[in-house]
Amino acid sequence: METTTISSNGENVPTNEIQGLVAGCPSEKNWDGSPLYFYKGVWYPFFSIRGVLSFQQHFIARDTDIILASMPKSGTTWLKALAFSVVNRSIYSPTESPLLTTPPHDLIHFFEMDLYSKHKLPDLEQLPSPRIFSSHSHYEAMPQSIRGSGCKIVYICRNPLDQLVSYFHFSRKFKRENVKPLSSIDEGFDNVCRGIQSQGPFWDSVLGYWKASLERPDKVLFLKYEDLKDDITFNLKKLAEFLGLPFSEKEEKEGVIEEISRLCSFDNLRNLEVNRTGVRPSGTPNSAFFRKAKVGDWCNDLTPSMAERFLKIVEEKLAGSGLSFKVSE
Ligand code: PAP
Repeated sequence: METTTISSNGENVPTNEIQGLVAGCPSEKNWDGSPLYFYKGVWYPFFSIRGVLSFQQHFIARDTDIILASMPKSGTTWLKALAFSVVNRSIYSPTESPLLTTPPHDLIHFFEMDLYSKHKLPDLEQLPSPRIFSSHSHYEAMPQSIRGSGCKIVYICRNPLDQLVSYFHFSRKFKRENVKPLSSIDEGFDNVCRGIQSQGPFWDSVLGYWKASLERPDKVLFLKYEDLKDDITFNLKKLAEFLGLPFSEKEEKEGVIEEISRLCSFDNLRNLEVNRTGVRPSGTPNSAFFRKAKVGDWCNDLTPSMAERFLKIVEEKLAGSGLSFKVSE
């Protein structure tokens, strides 16, 4: 008989399946003390493995689908708000946007942690096109149905230092039963330098999408968090064009781009009642997705030598790719 265990998002997970899968997979500790498992080149947190597997095996893409992809803590929440607003702008004006009353993560769901974690075979057929989903998977780990179909992927990345520090603060907010969180950022840092972090290695995630975006620019749009902070108008236009929904001259004159950027801005979203209160099924407060949103905040947690060491490794991994990151304002 199949036994079950309760995952971090409160759902029943068949223990046999997980046990079978992770048996033999190398395992390390995440910042919150819970295990990370190395499966086919990627370090997965224990709570996403079941969803990952089912998503990889079963998801059938439509040509009209939009997939928002990222490493955790790279601007996913922001991208969800922006993409939702761009796609639905003819249905909702910014003053009546569902974003005002619903967290971005409830408007666009993760394949691995939401849809395929709650149900092995979620019924996604009923959703109207264009369907928008999100994923922390690497490009190579995406189902063939996504890579081979006409659907579009928007990847957002963030400089590795801010991504790391943002994730550290986020994961340390969880209190897990019978697991002791790592005591400091130093404790897990050697592992991060070896690529061991949730959804890592960092360089494999970014490089997979970077190369795909160069080979297939109509299929994969590669965005950087720091670029969006620098010039949201330019990047919103780029996003809308890529999705085949460019802003018209009339919309530009009427200030639609500015309205969407304001609606999705950190200050606006963070201060909405719906994002200040409430807890996700995983136990994570909605407010945990809004911390500082600064470029260069890593310097409050990493010493200059830690930063230099990690950046050197990332630079070596990305050598020759043409990809680089801005690490300070
Ligand atoms: P996720 O992968 O768990 O969904 P994600 O949204 O990618 O998290 O990352 C959260 C980071 O984005 C936080 O960064 P920080 O820890 O350095 O502060 C969060 O503050 C930031 N963030 C959330 N919403 C926005 C937004 N609207 N604009 C800019 N940054 C944002």
